[in-house]
Amino acid sequence: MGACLFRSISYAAERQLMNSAVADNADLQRMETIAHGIRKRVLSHVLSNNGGYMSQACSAAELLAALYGGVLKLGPVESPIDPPQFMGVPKIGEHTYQTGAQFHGPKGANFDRLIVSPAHYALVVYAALIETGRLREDGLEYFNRDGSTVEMIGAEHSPGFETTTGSLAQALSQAGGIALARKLRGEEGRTWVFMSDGEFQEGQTWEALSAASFHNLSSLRIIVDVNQAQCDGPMETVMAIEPLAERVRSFGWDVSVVDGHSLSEIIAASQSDTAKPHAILCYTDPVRGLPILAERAPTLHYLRFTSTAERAKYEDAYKEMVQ
Ligand SMILES: Cc1ncc(C[n+]2csc(CCOP(=O)(O)OP(=O)(O)O)c2C)c(N)n1
Ligand SMILES: [Mg+2]
Repeated sequence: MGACLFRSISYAAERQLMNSAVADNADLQRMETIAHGIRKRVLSHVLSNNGGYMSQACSAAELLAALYGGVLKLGPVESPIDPPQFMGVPKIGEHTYQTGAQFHGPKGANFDRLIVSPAHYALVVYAALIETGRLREDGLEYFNRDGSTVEMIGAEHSPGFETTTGSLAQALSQAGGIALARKLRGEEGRTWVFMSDGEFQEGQTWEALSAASFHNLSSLRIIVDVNQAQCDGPMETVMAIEPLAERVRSFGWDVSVVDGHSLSEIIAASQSDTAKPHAILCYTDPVRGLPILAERAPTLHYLRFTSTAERAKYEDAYKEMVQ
């Protein structure tokens, strides 16, 4: 893989070189197109809104393309869904409340569930939903408007979301409960959680990992964007979490370490059938596909243009991307 901006640790020793024969070329090409579409769509949105979570699209494009492009066994949606208006918060006894899980299709014993944890990745998730025909093409036009569910910080009613968010690192605990309930019901579908590496700086994550292995939740999967960055800069300087694989393993999980821009490695890791809960740590580059973003290092968390000259450079980068 190419040089990573923040890589100060080597994950080579942990990385499993996966057999790319597990996915055929047509699948890989389709997922590559989705990943490219995610970066393009997010950059276009950032340009028209003068800001956004761009680096998360650079790091997680392949990860989300793999998940929504076929790794997840999700129920179909008949046609791309129009994002609903915000109808208020869920109430006891009210059974019509729709979470953003409707964008993942109908729930079913054999279907997978995907719980999105880091709410600031919402724009990237929406882009992935559009690229895979689950959210209407013009869905981002409602982004951050009053009364819209297409929130900048995704909430339980936002497309693709279904749990309490905003405070990071809560979703794994909720997904653990979902996976336990599904296990008790004998359901075959897996429960996946998409997480960011900053969430491993939080105590709740470690309690949830511990609870999942204690309850033998072998159908629980986490897939993590290890972009080695958080809002205050490189993880290493804010609060290091390495050696992450070793630490997660010591909590009773199986762990795969992959290049998060290699679709074939992500796919192969996702197919492993383990007796324990399974974590896929995707090491990624926070400027992949948009090298100009590196000029803002080490704080890449949120992109807002500081001058017309800077903005013009990103417009040029977009033109290159759409060629
Ligand atoms: C419990 C909690 N603590 C702190 C924050 C503030 N916060 C928002 S984003 C963020 C960085 C999280 O790391 P990561 O998701 O890895 O950042 P990225 O890679 O997207 O830059 C933090 C600390 C929060 N939302 N929730
Ligand atoms: Mg991060």
